[in-house]
Amino acid sequence: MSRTYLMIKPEAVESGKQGEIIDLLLKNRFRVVRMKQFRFDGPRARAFYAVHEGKPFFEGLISYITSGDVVGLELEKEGAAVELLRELVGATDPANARPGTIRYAYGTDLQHNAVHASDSQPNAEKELAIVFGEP
Ligand code: 3AN
Repeated sequence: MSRTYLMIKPEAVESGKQGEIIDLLLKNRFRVVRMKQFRFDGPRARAFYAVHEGKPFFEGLISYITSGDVVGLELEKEGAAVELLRELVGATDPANARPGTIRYAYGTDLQHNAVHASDSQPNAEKELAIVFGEP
């Protein structure tokens, strides 16, 4: 059993897609360990997306992710949870996401791509700590 982090982004929360997205996770045998709806403040958003600091889209990403509520989920799954969730989430740009993926079904564009999923185990641990406030 391993764990990872998924976050439903503001536009998907605003349009009420959280239930359908969580249902898809459950049908793919992810277990919800913790779940929290919250809104990022600036410093926490910058810590969360620190790997993207300095990139041209960074400031836009911060203002977008702080624009409304998100839903953060700690997920557990048999096997490699990080990789299996990335597969279910699909390509960063919904235009390139395959049918059956979350971003194909719920994403709009590169910024409004419905969800964030951790891209490695160390990043999952870091993100879970930021969101759920572990030491
Ligand atoms: P992923 O979310 O698939 O891991 P990353 O880590 O490359 O993708 O990007 C993090 C987030 O930053 C993306 N989910 C997306 O919202 C945003 N992003 C990435 N690249 C761009 C871009 N070129 N323009 C606007 N936003 C971007």
